[in-house]
Amino acid sequence: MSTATKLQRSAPASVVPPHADIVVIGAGFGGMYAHHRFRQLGLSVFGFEQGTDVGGTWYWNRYPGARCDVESVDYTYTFSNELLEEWTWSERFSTQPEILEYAEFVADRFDLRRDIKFETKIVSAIYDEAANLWNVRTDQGDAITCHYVVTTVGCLSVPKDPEFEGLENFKGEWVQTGAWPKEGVDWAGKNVLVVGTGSSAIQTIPEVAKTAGHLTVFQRTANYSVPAYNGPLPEHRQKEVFADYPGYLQMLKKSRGGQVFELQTDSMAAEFTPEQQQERLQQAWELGRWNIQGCFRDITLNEDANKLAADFVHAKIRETVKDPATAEKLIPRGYPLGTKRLCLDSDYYATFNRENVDLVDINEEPIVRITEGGLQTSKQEYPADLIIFAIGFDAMTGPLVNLGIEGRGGQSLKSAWHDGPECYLGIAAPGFPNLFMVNGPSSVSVLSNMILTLEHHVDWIADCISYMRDNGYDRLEAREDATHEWAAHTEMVANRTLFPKANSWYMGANVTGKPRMFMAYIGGFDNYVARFDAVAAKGFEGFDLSTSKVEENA
Ligand code: N01
Repeated sequence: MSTATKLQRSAPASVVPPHADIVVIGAGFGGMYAHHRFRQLGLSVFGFEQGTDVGGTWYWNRYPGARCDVESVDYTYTFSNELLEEWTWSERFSTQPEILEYAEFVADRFDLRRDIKFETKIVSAIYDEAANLWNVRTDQGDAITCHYVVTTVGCLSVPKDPEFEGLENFKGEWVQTGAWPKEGVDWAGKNVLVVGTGSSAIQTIPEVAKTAGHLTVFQRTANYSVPAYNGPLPEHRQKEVFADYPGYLQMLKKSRGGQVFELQTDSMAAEFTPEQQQERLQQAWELGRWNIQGCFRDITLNEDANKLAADFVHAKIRETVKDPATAEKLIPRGYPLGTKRLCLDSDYYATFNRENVDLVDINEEPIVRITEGGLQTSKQEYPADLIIFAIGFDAMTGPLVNLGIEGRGGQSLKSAWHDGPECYLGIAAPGFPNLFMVNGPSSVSVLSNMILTLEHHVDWIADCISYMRDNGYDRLEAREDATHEWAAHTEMVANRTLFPKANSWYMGANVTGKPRMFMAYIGGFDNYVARFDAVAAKGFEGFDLSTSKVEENA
């Protein structure tokens, strides 16, 4: 745990005002910073959050082994020098409890809870064109009007429901990694089943295996995972970062993913000799993190370059996993490395050497149903006391289309995005004036360091609102043509890469019926920020800015 001084807990809002300049939806890291930043503009801000406290992702994902896959020194707010000095991370990759503790510390430090109502879900946000106001309602009967709605609802915050036949009759306990019970779950000595092998499962499995009686993992698609090499945060790393923090931050902001890796190159794989290629891959493996993606510049662009890395990881899996049949099942096939988010693990593959752990490939024996006592596949029944579903999220759009948002002419966001989301710069949609979506679809968000991306969006929104105020505007709406152009650009950039070849949540492929499209901007954080700067410099190009009062008087 961190060494920061414990502060007195700031009290949440007890009364919802009838009106605020800005309503912020969500109190994760984006929402918390939004409150702080918008208050600095002298505007009234009020927020709602479904959880009982701040933290967002780190509030809900309390599953065993949950930790960040971005280094703690990079996954930290950058907006306050005082905050940077007051908080020290204890591990290289922070655990969920420590990140949640940090969120609570920040909420106390900046007295953020006073304008947030917790345990409250938004049921509708409806734009009144005549009044140029949003009417927001909650499941607690609250009603509030505002000029601006800012959503900070996360990209991966709607867990997929486990729609398995018979689940309602299961006599044991079942849980979802993405909505892990706050009171905790006891698996010691029990028969546990884990369904799914994405990032959440890959962190959960080694932890649960340590004390479960027996653990069976049900895998549909084997995932690429590389070692995190977690441990205490090394002193030299802290010195490296904080000796010249402004300089370090600039370096992060000029990077593609809001992080800087030890191994980076401008050279293509073919420019290295076969010996050099293997040396670089080995070096990347020993460094851990996502260094493997920095081995060759064309690793996610060229199938041959990608295959070098994929074969290398396949060999590592065969080396690690003692049972050859299990090793073969764990070897990812059919999609390029890195095109489903690369996982970082602590002993994931080695966990399958334990006597109490088994792997079932559900392509060989599909899940038929959940029974009263366990899980039935086409071959046998697996008894269970506890089933852990780690089956992912309705990513990017799921958290937004369920807010009951209706824009101009009563059009719902859900219907506007029926054939796929179109979101100008990943922040605003035509037909929805004065609605900003932090880390919305087609933003760089999930392909970068989320803390930097959310700070960037919130700062940009604050600048935009200030500009409007200073120039007498009170309504802003993304233009159709600019939005189509951004959608075409994001698609074009994605199609240059190997990413569309995987059935990933990036592509919406993990949710039945969801339109298949790449849902993030893959052109790099540096280019993304440059585009926002250019848009702002040209008077918020691509947005229609207007004054509702002038129109009323005309
Ligand atoms: O979800 P996922 P996640 N029957 O969608 C399987 C972030 N994150 O929660 O690949 C059986 O990746 C599914 O199989 P398939 C990170 O961005 C970060 O693990 O669709 N299986 C897959 O194996 C990450 O990418 C951190 O064939 C079913 C798994 O369930 C994102 O969140 C930690 C199934 C879902 O994997 C999502 O990760 C955790 C079914 N019906 C998460 N449906 C860190 O910072 C799905 N699956 C470290």
